[in-house]
Amino acid sequence: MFNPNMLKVYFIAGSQDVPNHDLNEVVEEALKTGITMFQFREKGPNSKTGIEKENLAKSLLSLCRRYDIPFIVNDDVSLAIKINADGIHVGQDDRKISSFKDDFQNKIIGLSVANIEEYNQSEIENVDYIGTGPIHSTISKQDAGVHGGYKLVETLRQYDNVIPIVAIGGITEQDVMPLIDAGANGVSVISAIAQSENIEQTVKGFHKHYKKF
Ligand code: TZP
Ligand code: MG
Repeated sequence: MFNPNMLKVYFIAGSQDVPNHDLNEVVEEALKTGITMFQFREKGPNSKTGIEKENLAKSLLSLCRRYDIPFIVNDDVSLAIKINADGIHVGQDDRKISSFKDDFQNKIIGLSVANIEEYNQSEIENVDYIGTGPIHSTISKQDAGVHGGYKLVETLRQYDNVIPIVAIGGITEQDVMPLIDAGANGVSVISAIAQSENIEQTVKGFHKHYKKF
């Protein structure tokens, strides 16, 4: 079952984000040191497909289970169902949530929502949290669009004061306080953790900022 605290340090990655490392090792280090949710986003140049993608998903899922951290699959609804993942994260251009929501009862459904227009065209009632961004410019998604700063979160939070919001896009630990102030429940990151030289220090660094509240 979903709990907004799961959004605090939400790590997203696929093998393409760690070209010189084994993703299993990177994710295990992140799990050990305190990430609160993990999303498998195997996507874009140099990503795996087919059975290779499925096998990687299965090994990451079993790692997450060992640390009791939710394992979310990006976009690939059939893979998420097949391996019994803890949830799915979809974008505005993906399948309609009502078409698969019955398969995710008691699981987690996340949706990317960047602005009020997207919010209004979304099935928010079927969603556990929204991912909002890009906050800053990002190297991890080629078509991320124009970055909108903390204002993106502020605008959506003013419009809906209940829906859990996780911010995304170029986020580092310095962004935690201003994003929480803007109304976010947490932050999601790829490169801050995937490219970190010291994952323990990075993950703990994110948590340190929440302790100031
Ligand atoms: N969606 C909007 S920005 C982004 C995604 C998946 C990439 C976030 O990666 P990073 O490295 O934390 O900027
Ligand atoms: Mg998508």
